[in-house]
Amino acid sequence: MTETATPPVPGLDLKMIREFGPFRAYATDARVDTGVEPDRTVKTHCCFCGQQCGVQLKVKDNSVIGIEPWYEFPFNRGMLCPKGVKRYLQQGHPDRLVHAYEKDATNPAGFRALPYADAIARVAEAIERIQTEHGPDAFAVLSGASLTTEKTYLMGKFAHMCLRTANIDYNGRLCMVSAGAGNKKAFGVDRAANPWNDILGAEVILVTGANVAECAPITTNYLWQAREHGAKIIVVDPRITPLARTCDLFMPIKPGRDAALFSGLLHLMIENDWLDHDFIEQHTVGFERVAEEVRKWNPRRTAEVTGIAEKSIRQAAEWWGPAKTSFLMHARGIEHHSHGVQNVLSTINIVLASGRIGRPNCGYATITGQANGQGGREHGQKCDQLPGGRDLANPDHRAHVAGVWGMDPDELPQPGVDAYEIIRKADAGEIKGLLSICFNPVVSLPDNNFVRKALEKLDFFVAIDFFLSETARYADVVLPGSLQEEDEGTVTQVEGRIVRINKAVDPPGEARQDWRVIQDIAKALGREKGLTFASPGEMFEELRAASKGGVCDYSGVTYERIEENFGVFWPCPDETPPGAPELGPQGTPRLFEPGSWNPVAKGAGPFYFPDGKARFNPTPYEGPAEDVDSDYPIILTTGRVVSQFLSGNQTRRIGPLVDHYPEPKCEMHPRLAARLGIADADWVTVESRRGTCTVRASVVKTIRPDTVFLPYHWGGRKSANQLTIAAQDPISKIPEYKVCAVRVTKAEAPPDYAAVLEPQQ
Ligand SMILES: Nc1nc2c(c(=O)[nH]1)N[C@H]1C(S)=C(S)[C@@H](COP(=O)(O)OP(=O)(O)OC[C@H]3O[C@@H](n4cnc5c(=O)[nH]c(N)nc54)[C@H](O)[C@@H]3O)O[C@H]1N2
Ligand SMILES: Nc1nc2c(c(=O)[nH]1)N[C@H]1C(S)=C(S)[C@@H](COP(=O)(O)OP(=O)(O)OC[C@H]3O[C@@H](n4cnc5c(=O)[nH]c(N)nc54)[C@H](O)[C@@H]3O)O[C@H]1N2
Ligand code: SF4
Ligand SMILES: [Mo]
Repeated sequence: MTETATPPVPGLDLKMIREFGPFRAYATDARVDTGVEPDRTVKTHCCFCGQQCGVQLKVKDNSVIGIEPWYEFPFNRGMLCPKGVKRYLQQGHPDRLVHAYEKDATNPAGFRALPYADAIARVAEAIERIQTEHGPDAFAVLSGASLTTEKTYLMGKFAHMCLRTANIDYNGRLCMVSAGAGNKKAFGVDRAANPWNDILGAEVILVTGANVAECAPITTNYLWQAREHGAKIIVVDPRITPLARTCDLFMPIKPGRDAALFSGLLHLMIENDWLDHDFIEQHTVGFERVAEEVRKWNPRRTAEVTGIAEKSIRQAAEWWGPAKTSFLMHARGIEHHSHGVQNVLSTINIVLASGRIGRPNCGYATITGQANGQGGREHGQKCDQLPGGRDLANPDHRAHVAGVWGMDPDELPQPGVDAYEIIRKADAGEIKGLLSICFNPVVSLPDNNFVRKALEKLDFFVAIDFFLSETARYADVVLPGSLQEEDEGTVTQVEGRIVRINKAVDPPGEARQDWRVIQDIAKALGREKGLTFASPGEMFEELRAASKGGVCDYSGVTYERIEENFGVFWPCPDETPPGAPELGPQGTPRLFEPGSWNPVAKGAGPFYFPDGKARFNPTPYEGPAEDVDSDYPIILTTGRVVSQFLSGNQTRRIGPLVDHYPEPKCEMHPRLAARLGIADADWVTVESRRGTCTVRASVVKTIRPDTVFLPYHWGGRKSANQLTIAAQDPISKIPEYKVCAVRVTKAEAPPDYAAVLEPQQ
């Protein structure tokens, strides 16, 4: 292997401390006013959240120099949130990785560049060595749902066919899995039930655990349009979020208590006979058991447990119960819990009891998170999954996919473990090697002091990213992957609409499109069979075949059909099954319509079970894993702010977004602040059983007095995940980010944020 000197990478101080210190270089808006004319514009979608707003990128030479609205794209009609407007500033950013790097033994805090081919050879050699010595499962893969669907398909194939490891999982484990598991248990399928236009005509809209205006900003517009038509909006959240400030009824729930609230609402629906008996009879099973379960949830008890006034609970039931049309939506606020699946099921129970699903203006949805939060959970990068939403443990499913891949089904690994368990196994020495792409676990996993310690123990760790993330700083080799605008493919957005990502520019320097990097590793291993695609289009063609007949059937979707129809909604089979109605050019925008056909019920009914009926599920209330006590008397809940995105590796580099919200702040109520002797902007230390974090206080009247809130977009000593608990839902394995117990004290000054964090011993 040849060694080269570290080339100058402007702005990227590769010797910088391993943990996050303030970034030195921000991309700013300088180019906006330079009057540079673009050569062309490229119609594509925002790289950030699951709304996947349509946008046009302005391109000059090989640079993205700005954005232009794309008014025709029906979902957002040209509108964008601040992140979407500024996203173009990342492509020319001085921190962009343009070389491969390896850890420099002479300088443990730094890296040196090496030729791309040598880096690939090092990765292949390490995989071969670890798998030979310790077995195929000793090498694990962590992947991400910001990747295009083609890449997520490739990641599953890479792990299962090339590496033959059981251990692949993805960052949607931290995001969509409680909703996914709940939806599968109740409906047999995991996708928003409705296109967003159904929001517009709903009479009552119930939003729980979703900071819509900051995290799904374009959806706010749908809610406000509905309100113009007279809709009542009910918001359930421990904080008066921006949407809650304009709602008709706000329910300030104590974190972790949603299953109790929704059982209480169902109790009142039954008591007042606000039920759709025909729907329950014809299209569901299990109502009686659930009715029995919620009998004890009278308004008084519900109020005691949830911390919401009895009057508000009655008011919500009075609006929701007898409504003719309605829409219920939730996001991570009810899902990021050790009982996240129960919470989700409790909301679905009140939807099923009302019978308001599968019809115009009657709907239910979980709001997806990452850019491809939907598509990224369908095609085989989840630890128990094969493409098309198929199951790795199901012999028929294994046979179908193995047939498409040209391999013996017996050679496919069995299901592996979830993302956090991969980290635990690394700590235990069972997993020796790790490849991570599109995932920043050092910032985003709970109890991240433990995560850092586990990563330190790996024999070999390779990270693929376009900016050196906090996680990549633990890698032995860093490979330069691609930004969304440097590649093409598809993603599936919040409504279940598959849209096209178009390439605007080429990756710079030695950076490569992610799928090429993965295939280069397979080739260097001499295991490239099935991983020799020449383009994302070729991958998509294979994915169509692999998904055919599955629940997430993409077989009738083509790039052309997507472009012609502003997206296609799955399921979309390539031929109309006998007895099924003909689908329109957009596929299946609304699920569960009367008379609809699906591959599980085969015409028996609209839901994805053999009898075509939806399931009521009992949702006994259990409290959070860690409740408050006299040592840690305050609830900590964590989440997001509008101008930062996820682990912040992208948005903390975009000047105008940093200016908008530069540092994490701890939101607390004036009453709590007064009790603790804290004033607005004071330094405060938030401490849990797992760690401490010192930030400035933001004293606001918009939060429950027993709860504090921290956004989690920062690493190192600013990271909220030093405090959070790694308790997981037993079914979905989602971590409990939304509740843990802390104490809060006034601090004189912040710690040395730039100092190297030592791993926990
Ligand atoms: N600006 C921005 N937008 C984003 C993202 C981002 O990082 N930044 N990330 C994207 C991704 S991946 C995701 S997953 C989504 C997340 O979108 P959301 O889930 O809307 O965002 P969060 O801030 O995680 O949490 C939502 C709300 O849950 C509330 N909450 C906390 N505990 C409870 C509880 O027990 N019950 C109820 N009912 N509410 C509770 C919080 O106060 C918060 O207002 O956003 C997507 N969009
Ligand atoms: N305390 C707390 N923690 C949380 C949450 C919370 O509410 N509270 N929310 C959780 C949720 S919902 C989520 S989704 C997770 C997200 O957690 P992560 O997935 O770890 O966060 P990201 O910032 O998306 O990390 C993705 C990394 O991949 C890189 N990347 C992005 N796109 C691409 C690509 O196309 N190719 C390649 N090669 N790299 C790419 C980015 O630069 C970044 O370094 O965080 C979770 N963590
Ligand atoms: S709402 Fe989401 S997809 Fe739309 S511009 Fe904002 S971050 Fe991008
Ligand atoms: Mo997420």
